Amino acid sequence: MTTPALLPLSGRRLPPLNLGASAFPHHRATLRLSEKFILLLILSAFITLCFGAFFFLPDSSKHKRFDLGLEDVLIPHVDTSKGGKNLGGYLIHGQGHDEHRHREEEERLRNKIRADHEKALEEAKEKLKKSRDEIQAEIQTEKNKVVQELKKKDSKPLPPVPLPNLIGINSGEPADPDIREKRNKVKEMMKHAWDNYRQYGWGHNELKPIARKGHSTNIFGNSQMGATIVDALDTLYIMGLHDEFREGQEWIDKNLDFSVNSEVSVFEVNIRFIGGLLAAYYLSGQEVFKIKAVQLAGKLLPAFNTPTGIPWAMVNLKSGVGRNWGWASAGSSILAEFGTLHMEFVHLSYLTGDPVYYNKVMHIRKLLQKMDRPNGLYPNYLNPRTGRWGQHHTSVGGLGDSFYEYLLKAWLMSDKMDTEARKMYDDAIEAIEKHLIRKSNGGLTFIGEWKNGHLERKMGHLTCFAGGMFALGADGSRDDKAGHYLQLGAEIAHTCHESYDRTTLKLGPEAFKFDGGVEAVAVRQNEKYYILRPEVIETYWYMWRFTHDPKYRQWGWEATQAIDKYCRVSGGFSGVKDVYSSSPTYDDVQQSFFLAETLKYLYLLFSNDDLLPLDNWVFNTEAHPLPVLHLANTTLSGNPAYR
Ligand code: DMJ
Repeated sequence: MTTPALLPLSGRRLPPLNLGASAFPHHRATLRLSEKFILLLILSAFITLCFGAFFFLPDSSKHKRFDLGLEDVLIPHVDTSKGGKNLGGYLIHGQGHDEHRHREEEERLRNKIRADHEKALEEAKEKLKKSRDEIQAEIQTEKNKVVQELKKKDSKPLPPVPLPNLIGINSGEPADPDIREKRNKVKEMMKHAWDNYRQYGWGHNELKPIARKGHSTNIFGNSQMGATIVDALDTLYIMGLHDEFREGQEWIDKNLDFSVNSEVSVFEVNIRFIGGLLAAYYLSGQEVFKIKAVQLAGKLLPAFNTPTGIPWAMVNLKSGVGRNWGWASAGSSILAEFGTLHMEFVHLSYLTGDPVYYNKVMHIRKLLQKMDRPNGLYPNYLNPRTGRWGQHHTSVGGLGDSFYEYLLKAWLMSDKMDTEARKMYDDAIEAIEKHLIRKSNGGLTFIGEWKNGHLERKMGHLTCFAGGMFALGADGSRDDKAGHYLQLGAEIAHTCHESYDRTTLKLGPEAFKFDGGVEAVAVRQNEKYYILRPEVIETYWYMWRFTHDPKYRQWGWEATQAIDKYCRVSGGFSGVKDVYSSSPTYDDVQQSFFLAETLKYLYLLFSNDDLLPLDNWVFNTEAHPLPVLHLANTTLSGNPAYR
């Protein structure tokens, strides 16, 4: 039996068939799909022939071995008259079987193989008769069919669940004309940020307002996922900017695609995209947002495939391959990243009826509960391979912050049924108060960072969110210390306001110290920037809701004016590099969280409390409001909506 000659394709000779790792060294990069397809076809015909040839060999010792091999093969048969045993419709042939019948069986097999390989050859010849364009068109049609099938599968409507109580999504208009004016000013700023993004950065993740073009960072991977659109949707909605909302919805419907070869941050994509899409869904009722959120969540799930179930920091949306940030202690995952998934994942399970999301985040919680905590504190780093803590560094700012926030919010979001989360929050906050919270010489309460056995007397802008968190958690606190925690929230709000007030621009630095005579002031040049962050304003808003002390609106208005004066440029809003300089330079980035959070919290600050009331809504860490779900204690199975 000879191997088939290699057939010429469109006048060109194919390279020799060598499909090892280094086959086609020159063609490898440029090998086209149609060529690959044909090569595969020929290869399969070739293999079939070789396989067939094996059976056509004359009787030999090899053949005998094959005979012997057949003796114990299970052959579908039910005739037990020749002494075989019938096992559930299959017959095992024992010794002394009928030689004649065996030969017939072999003959039948040979004929079948011959027919199969002739058919394969015919098909290959038929294919090769077609022109290159025809073959390409056929491949394209096949590809399109597969894509359509996948799309159909992906956009299958999800089973309906009762929508939770959606109260206060269209209200909040203040009666006081002065407050109304301030609220309108914030809305105008939102319009300025959106319109410029619309004009210069549409579809990109963020905007460079000075260069007037799109911008992105590695957290969003290398593809244009319209982060600003998704992050801004709910703010547009509550501000009544419905045309803009619809534009965003249309873009998402037509363009937001997660089947991209792009490595993204699991945490950022969860809080900005899944959080943003879920909030947009609940506010508007538009199915497309729910469907996209579920599609995206499916792409994040492979990140949990680690030895411990603690997810990787990053995942490739296409391949599902995950890894951690190179800078994180000893290959660790980050507490504030893997610990800030709970709210969104519980909602995903609620909306889909699929417990997979819920199980993932509960697994993380259970694992954390079992671990020893130095001084009762949670270190920021945890190795997902070994399940051991990395460096003993604890922070309520960057790397730790929203983990604590989500413990409290898991309890609130469950209509206070998830008491396990509340207990974890209370325990953590007690340890934080004992080891990290201090008063400066000048009487400012601050939250420092625990680093290798000592307290660093430095607080980040990010840490300022904690004022709001303490106030939000006051009600329901252990030993009924509500007054204490509300007071603690007020003290943090005051300290953070001081960090703004002690600058030239009246905007807060990224980090500030309480050391060596310095109080609430940045010392290092690389900590003097303000990148349109929300945390201080977020705390003003929570404090306003719980106390109605007018100073919080006053402080919020100071910040609004400073942002409008120093960060506004004709192409949008930009961060500034030095808040102590009277002629600051811009960083030329309009962060998506400026639209999602900073402007939303300002707008809420100048709205009545009936807009997104805190009894019915819980804000995720990117300020996306999610409704309270009346869930059974730490399990979804008691929920009638959960199938
Ligand atoms: C936001 O993306 C979120 O608030 C996150 O939790 C931390 N930081 C940024 C804004 O500063």
